[in-house]
Amino acid sequence: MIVRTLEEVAGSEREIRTEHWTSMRLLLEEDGMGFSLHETAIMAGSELPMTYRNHLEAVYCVEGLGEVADVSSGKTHPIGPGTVYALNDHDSHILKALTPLRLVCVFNPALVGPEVHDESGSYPALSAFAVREESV
Ligand code: 9YT
Repeated sequence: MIVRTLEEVAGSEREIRTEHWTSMRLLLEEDGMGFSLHETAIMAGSELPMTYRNHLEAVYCVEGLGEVADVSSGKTHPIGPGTVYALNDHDSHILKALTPLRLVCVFNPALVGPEVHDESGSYPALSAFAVREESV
């Protein structure tokens, strides 16, 4: 059994900080679960265009208010505590944080650890299990 706390992740290599978000990577590929689990804090006012070409992601909002826009349909969905969105088709999307957001994020395949977005809003396929961009 793995038991790990946010306090243990804070200040370790599993805490990834960027200008707009901080991701506390509680479970990673090396933990052998087949997915990674993160608590992600998004700064208020952030507007993040993303397309995870190599991963599927589910995002569950625990705190805060925001919006997620599905680029292909043009639909915008409100995000608040208790809302989940799942990027089951490598969907291009734009996440807006109207207030600070606290999110629980699950990635399949699991992130390896240091991933941050490239210029297309994707994470690199560091895992041997990652779905490669060219096959999507
Ligand atoms: C919601 C979202 O995708 N934010 C970017 C950070 C990502 N969730 C992560 O690495 O924890």
